[in-house]
Amino acid sequence: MKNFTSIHDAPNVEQLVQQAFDFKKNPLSQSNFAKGKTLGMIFFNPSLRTRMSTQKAAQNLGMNIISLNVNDGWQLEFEDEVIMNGNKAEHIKEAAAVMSQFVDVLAVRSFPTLVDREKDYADLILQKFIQHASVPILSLESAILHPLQSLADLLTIQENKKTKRPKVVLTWTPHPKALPQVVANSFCEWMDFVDVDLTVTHPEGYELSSDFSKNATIEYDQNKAFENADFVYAKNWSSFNYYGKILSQDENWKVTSEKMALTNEGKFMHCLPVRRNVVVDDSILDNPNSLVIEQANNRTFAAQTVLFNLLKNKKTRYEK
Ligand code: SN0
Repeated sequence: MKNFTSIHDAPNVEQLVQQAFDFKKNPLSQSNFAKGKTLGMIFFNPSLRTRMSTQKAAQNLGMNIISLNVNDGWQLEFEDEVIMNGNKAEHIKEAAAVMSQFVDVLAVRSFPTLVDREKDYADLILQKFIQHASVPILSLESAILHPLQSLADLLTIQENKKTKRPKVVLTWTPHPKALPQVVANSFCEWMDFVDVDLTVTHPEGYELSSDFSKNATIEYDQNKAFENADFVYAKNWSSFNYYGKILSQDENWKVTSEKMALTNEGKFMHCLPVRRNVVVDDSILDNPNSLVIEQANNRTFAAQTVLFNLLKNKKTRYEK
């Protein structure tokens, strides 16, 4: 695997899932695999699970870790051919090339602006790292996708499904802030590769880019969508068509016990962080049918599998 920025970088999803379950059974089975290698982690935005689970995954493979919150470093310029006489001190060309001198994999987190759709969906920051770094790039959530989250979500569904082809419902929920479409986009993309019946439900105006939702059933009636669901994945996102806008904060879309009662004893999922009693009621999160903590646990094994594949057959930079 050269980089890991979406499911399209995974040559074989089934094999990736199997490897992740093997690591989950025996997390230290490859504890010397990446000895002497270093994971660089670059954060443009906040992170709790992604930072800790990816760090844990790297440690399980024997790696060292260097992490940088970009706001603690120089402000970076991403545009080419600009006269850098403003507040941006360093160009991504030098920054990515220099970071590559110290690490064997460079992991990057960068959220969308939610202002300029064209720029966000070109995934500029991640693409510039790919262009100018000389080591593999691992996405820790970009402006469009969150593949490590989706791989962990897939592991969680595979572990908990009771039928061969479960009904999975991705539901929009209210939220006080405008959030990226990233987690929803990525989840749809990964569900396309496995045997599930995916329904996406949201108020009108919250349609995702059809690039990601094209194979899902779209249902505007949330109650109808929940009928017989085996998994309910809750997530807020801002509008794609009216880019970055909050069109609704209708609390009728919150996930409640009454709505979960429509499902087939459905399991509840969310990538976290979650706003309690805005997105979903306490009674659901505090119920054994909630998988949110196991989803977070699976982040380690998703990241461990991906790091393993990025580093397979690679020497450290000090070896000939
Ligand atoms: C991010 C998102 O993409 O929706 C990260 C999820 C993994 N979530 C948030 O920014 C939530 C922020 C909040 O204030 O609730």
